[in-house]
Amino acid sequence: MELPVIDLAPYLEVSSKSSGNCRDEEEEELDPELKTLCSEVSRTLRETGALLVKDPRCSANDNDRFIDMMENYFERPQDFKRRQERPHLHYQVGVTPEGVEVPRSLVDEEMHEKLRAMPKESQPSTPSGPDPKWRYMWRVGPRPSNTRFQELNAEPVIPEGFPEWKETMDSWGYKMISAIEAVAQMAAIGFGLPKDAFTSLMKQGPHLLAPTGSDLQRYGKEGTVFAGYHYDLNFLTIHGRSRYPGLNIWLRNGQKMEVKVPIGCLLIQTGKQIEWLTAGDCIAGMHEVVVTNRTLDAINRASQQNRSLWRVSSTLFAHIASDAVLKPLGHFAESPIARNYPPICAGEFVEQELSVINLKGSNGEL
Ligand SMILES: O=C(O)CCC(=O)C(=O)O
Ligand SMILES: [Fe+2]
Repeated sequence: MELPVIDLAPYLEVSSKSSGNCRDEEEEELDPELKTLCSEVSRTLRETGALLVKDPRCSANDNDRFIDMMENYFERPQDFKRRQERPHLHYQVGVTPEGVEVPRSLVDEEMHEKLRAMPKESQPSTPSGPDPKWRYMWRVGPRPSNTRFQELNAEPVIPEGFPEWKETMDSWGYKMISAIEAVAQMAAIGFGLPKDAFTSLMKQGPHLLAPTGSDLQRYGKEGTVFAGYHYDLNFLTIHGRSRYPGLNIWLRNGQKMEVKVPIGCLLIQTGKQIEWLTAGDCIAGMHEVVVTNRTLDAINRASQQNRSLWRVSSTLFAHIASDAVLKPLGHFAESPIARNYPPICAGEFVEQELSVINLKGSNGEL
């Protein structure tokens, strides 16, 4: 099975023209072809947990400028990078060094059981400890002036010697959020919810541009697990194209799939918060990042051309606002399994999840 590429241009064209003052009328007027496109978005998210999109506002050039800067940053010495570490803010801004984030599959007994029951060919790699990847968290978009979750909405951290940092991070971050918003509206229409059912909850959410940095010179051995099998705890994740392959995803039917993001495209993945809002109609997509033979080929090509051997991902985590309540929306509240998704403040949910993967407080199990 191939993931379809959805071109967002026709939807964006129509939504930029609509006045936005009468939601119901707009929805009734949506062209049948666009309605079908919206259904394809929701169906693909439901069946695969992933979606490839093309957004004319996010060019391959923008993506390259962002990756170039992040390669430069991750190549700096450890002690320089550790100056941007903010453990007391649960690493939700600044750098997370290698060896901190723990893959869910390592600490979640129930998940472990499920893995053992999977057929051999679709089993994920077994990580031996915390992920050897670094990460930088950059908050994108307006922060709430008043929130119960200050640490999740903290001031940004800017490393010294990168005058272009703020502009590069913000411009790529805003573009990725715009793409997610379009997908979230299309998915809402496809699920039979009001167009702004998700986007209204995303306003002032703690959206994070969160590129990972993996040192392939040090750890580029086939089979190395950079990010152990896990789901993302946020609403939807979007990735630009990485210069090194290695991301594997699992479809809802359990099939494992190596992701190939075509040039100029973006990959969307479902997180735990969309699972909550749809009462499990859409489930959080499982994934891992592993050094494969395709990664090795890319390492060889890059070495010959003297390019950086840091694998940078262009990941952005879009969130539901910390003070909004996560609960099944609209008709999903009638689902027989809605009780598995009781109402919880998004910020509280995030804090619970962060403590499991070792990003909040000390974790006695490690
Ligand atoms: O490094 C990547 O490509 C994605 C890593 C990932 O799954 C994550 O950051 O949650
Ligand atoms: Fe992830």
